[in-house]
Amino acid sequence: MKNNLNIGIVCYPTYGGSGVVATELGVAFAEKGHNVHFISYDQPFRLDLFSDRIFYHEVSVPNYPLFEYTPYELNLTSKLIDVAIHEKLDILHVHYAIPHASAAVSAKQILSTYGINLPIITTLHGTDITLLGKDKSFKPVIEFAINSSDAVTTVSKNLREVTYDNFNINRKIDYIPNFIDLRLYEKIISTISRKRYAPNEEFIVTHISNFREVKRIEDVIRIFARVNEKIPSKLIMVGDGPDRVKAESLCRSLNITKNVFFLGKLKVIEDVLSISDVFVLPSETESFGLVALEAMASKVAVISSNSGGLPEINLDGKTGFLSNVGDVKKMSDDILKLFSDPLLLASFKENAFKVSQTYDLPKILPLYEDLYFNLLNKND
Ligand code: GMT
Repeated sequence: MKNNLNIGIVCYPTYGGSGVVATELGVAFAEKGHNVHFISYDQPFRLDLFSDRIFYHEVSVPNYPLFEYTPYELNLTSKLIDVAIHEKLDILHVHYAIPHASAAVSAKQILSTYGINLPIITTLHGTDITLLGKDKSFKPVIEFAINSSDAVTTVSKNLREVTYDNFNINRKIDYIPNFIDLRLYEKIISTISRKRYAPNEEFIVTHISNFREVKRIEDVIRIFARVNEKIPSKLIMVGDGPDRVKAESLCRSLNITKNVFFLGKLKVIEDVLSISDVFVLPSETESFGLVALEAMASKVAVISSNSGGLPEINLDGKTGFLSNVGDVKKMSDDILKLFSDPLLLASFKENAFKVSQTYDLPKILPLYEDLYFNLLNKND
């Protein structure tokens, strides 16, 4: 069995946790000597480095007048077959079930007609199961793709339960949590000054997301407005998406625009987190909440909903506080509790960092690597 593998990774290139996890996993595998082939329709947004072990294969989608809907899954499947043959992939790891897992399973079936056996690992990330996957229009395909993959992992224990509860699953699902590379946080020398946002030493609250409905960013604004009424503070909003306009107009109607900064999408978030006191994530559902873990790695206390996998990382009363979805009052009261007790806030920040160490990359990477080698050994 060779030590250095040719690994294919399929992910979304856009602003979102599954793309971040896939990219950072690939980069870490390349650092360990494996050749990593990213396959997507655009360069993954955090894949902006050069390495002689990292390759990017773009899936092009021809626009033919007959197609009202472009069949991306077919282009992806063909690309997977091409890359698997010509780059001699040992393994294909797909992130997010729709349509990556089903494309991978089709590619595997087609490759078998060429006498090639390509093991498929599917990592489920959240909305592929909790929102989209349950939809009748996707369910049978997702179920088949999960049952036909050679290995399936979920990023939280909760997501594994939700998958078993909502699909007819006849196989084992492994739990491998998301991770952060703590090296990135250790060497942070912030290029932004806290004073730039909080000139009078106000507290800084931060939210980072893709501003989709599921993130409940209007809750973020309302929570902040209640806090700011009692204790002067500032809110930094990072990201962009469909609900940004609503959030901005809510700030105007609550008359808090001078205390809220919308920074748009940022490739590097460690800088902003390094000047933050509290991170707010009131999501309707969150299978893991990678961004909360990133905040914790930056010594930021977390105020979040108790949905999905969030209680697995944000420990209530230790690294932050949990509340029911939509409980804006409790979330703002919890922030006020922290802002009015500097020792409590400092201890939460320290605890958050300690918990984040459990998810450091060197601890999680071997779990994926073992999974790959076990599959390959089985197929030998
Ligand atoms: O949060 C999003 O909308 C993006 C989405 C994605 O697939 O990129 O995030 C999901 O995967 C992340 C990485 O595993 C998890 O940390 C997020 O909790 C999960 N989002 C949801 O479950 C809403």
